[in-house]
Amino acid sequence: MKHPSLAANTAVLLAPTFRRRGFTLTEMAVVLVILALLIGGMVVPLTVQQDIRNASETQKLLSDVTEALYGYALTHSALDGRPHLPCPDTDGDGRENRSGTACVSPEGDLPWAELGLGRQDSWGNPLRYRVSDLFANRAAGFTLTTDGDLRICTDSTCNAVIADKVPAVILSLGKNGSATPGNADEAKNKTIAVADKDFVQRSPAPDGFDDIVAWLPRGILVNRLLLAGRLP
Ligand SMILES: [Ca+2]
Ligand SMILES: [Ca+2]
Repeated sequence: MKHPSLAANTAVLLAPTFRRRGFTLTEMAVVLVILALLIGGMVVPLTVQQDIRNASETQKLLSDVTEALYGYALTHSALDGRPHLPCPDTDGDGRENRSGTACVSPEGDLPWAELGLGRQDSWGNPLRYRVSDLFANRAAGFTLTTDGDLRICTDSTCNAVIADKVPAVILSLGKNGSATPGNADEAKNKTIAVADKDFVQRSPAPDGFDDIVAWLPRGILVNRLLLAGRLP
C-alpha cells in the first residue's frame, strides 16, 4: 500500500511546469498575413501561366488555320479554273459571305465552318480574317503574279513593314479582345475598315498590346500551288 504523502509528492513532480494557453490576436494576425503572402505568391504565377498557355494555344491554332487556308486554295477553283481563297464570314455562321462572285466585305470573322477549325481563340472570341480582293474573287482566281494588298507592320503608322503584298491575314485580339483598345496598335487591328489594309504584329507589351497576328505569305501560297500542279 502506497504511503499517502508519497503519492502527493509524485503528483507534484509529474505536473507540467508551464501553463497551456491559446494564440493571442497578434499571433493570429501574423499567421494570417504569412498565409496571405504565400497564397498571393502562388496565385499570380498561376494566372500568368494560364495567359502564356492561352497565347501559345492560340498561336498554334492560327498556324493550323494558315495550313487550312493553303488546303482551301488547293481544293477550290474559281469560274476560270484558278485557285481562290474564301471570303470572311460576316453573319457569324462560320460560312463565307459573298455577293455574286465578290466578298460582301474583305474583313470579318474567319469562315471557320468552311475550314473545319478556328471558331474561337483561347479566350472564347472569334478569330478575325482579312483577305485581298484579288485572292478571293470567284470569277477569276489568282495567278503566279497576283499581288495581295495587305501589309503587316511593327506599329500603327507602318514605318517598318514586316510583310508586304500579303494575300490574307488571320488574327486573335488576345486576352483583352472585347475591351476598348488602349493604344493605337490595338485599335489598328480591332477596327474593321475596308480602306485600311495594314495590321500590326509585335510582342505583347505592358501598354496592353496582346494581339496575335498570322498571315499567308504570298510566296509560300503560290509555291504550294505550284508544287501541287494547281498553278500556273
Ligand atoms: Ca456567313
Ligand atoms: Ca488585344
